[in-house]
Amino acid sequence: MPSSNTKRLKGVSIYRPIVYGNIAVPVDPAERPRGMPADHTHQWTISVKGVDGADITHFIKKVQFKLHADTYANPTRTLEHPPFEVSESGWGEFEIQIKLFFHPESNEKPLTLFHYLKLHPYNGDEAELELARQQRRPVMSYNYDELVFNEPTEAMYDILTSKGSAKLPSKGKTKHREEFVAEAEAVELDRLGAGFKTVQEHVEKTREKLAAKEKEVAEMKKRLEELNNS
Ligand code: SLL
Repeated sequence: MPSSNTKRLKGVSIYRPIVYGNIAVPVDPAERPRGMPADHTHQWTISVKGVDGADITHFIKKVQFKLHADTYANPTRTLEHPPFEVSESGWGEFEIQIKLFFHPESNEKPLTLFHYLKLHPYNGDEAELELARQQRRPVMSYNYDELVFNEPTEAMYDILTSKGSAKLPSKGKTKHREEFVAEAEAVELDRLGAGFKTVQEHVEKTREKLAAKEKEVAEMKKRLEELNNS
């Protein structure tokens, strides 16, 4: 039973990263999928995901994509389960409205994002763009964003910090941290070891020089005494 605690945590701010955007693949006329309208030039997929496939379902309940209403049948596409994505084909670029709905216990209003569907290569100089077009390279346009929950409800805070892969430092992370610390220490010891050796060498050389000077002084004293006695 989910907690119904809607008390908000004052001064607390917690964020979770997401990635949203599209991939578009030009249609090869020789391999046009059956049933695809003749004027469609691309197949594309728009999606909302966690970073590196991290689960986002514990805080995102559903995602609604609004496609170009004048040209797409049923432009509002609602996904209640992952993957939160829509795959389509078409001929033109347009802005897609993405509405994220959070779980009710979060007491968060839906959040609206916008993504401009990219079908055509847009990275590089004209020669690179032309090459990408000729080779029918897939086009990708993704945004990284952080959903910030300011003063989350206690229930939402519990959900965000106890579920998913982006939780508070876990055993796994501690282990990596320990490995990192051990490695850093080893490097530092090596460095200290090398430094110690250099200092020892300096001390040794200085000692030799000192011994030579002492010998010189002793000889001079001896000669001085000899002169005094003569
Ligand atoms: C443009 N303003 O003219 C934009 C609109 C709409 C793209 C692009 C629909 C495909 C279909 C489609 O590709 N719409 O006929 O189902 O570039």
